[in-house]
Amino acid sequence: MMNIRKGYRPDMSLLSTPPLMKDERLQLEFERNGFVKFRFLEPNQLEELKQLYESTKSEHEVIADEKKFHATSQTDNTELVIAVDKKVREVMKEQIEKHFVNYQILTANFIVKQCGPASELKAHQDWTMVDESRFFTFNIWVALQATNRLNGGLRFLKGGHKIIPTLRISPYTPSVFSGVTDIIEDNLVDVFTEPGECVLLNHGSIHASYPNLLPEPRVAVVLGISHHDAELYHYYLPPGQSTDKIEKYLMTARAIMELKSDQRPQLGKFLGYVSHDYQKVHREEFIKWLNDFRKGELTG
Ligand SMILES: O=C(O)CCC(=O)C(=O)O
Repeated sequence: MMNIRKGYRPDMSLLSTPPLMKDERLQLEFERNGFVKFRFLEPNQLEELKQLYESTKSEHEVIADEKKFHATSQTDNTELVIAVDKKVREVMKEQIEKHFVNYQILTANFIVKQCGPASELKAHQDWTMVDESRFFTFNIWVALQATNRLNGGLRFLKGGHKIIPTLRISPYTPSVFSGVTDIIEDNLVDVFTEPGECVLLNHGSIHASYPNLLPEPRVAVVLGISHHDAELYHYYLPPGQSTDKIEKYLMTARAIMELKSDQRPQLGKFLGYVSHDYQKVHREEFIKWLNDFRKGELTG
């Protein structure tokens, strides 16, 4: 069983990564919890994004039967992916400049939760895209409507991005948390939003979302961000290949945008093979970690 590493104990100090947010209080909360919510878009900006989604809805919905939770990138429609990325950047530019420094934008997507129980997203982490001993990546997540328990609101395990160093790879990451999924489920906290609010979501955070049980699809915009000095990577493991032969690619934002579902990156530069230890997290250690994190929250 994997030991939760010392460097990942749930201390309340800042990470050693350079801050990206202008507001220190929000930065601190984001670093502690792996997520933070705040008011982000003006009503007219939100309206522009709604119109953009409406005008591209039929192109997004080509995969709606197959996937009850889907992103623009999963349509594999390069023209759509590029058009959405460009327009979302334009609409969000002013607010991004207002809140962040020293950033680079990765890509922007709509993510759509169709109606029904199959749209639930179980606790997971997003791909590793940078050297996470030095940098981090995150999504600015903005829903086009208010979110709640009935229409696919977000849920987080506080501090989950700090538990152990993980390497999240495509198309499938062996889960180190499979022995503790019940504990994670019991400890998720709800993070619901009003129109115009955003949630910053560290790609290493352990997060989930409720199924959308209302009659209308729940639509959100996500825009990925990292520090401007961070090199971008993509990790790919062909099905059946051993985890000591994970392919590592150097990427650009454009190469990320042009990733096709479950395939090797077409525009990435192959850097070589890396290995990662995917031993399972031990239940007792995980519970201790959660308790220590809570104590840290109480003592500040
Ligand atoms: O939109 C959702 O329901 C989940 C979002 C998510 O998992 C992500 O942005 O990584």
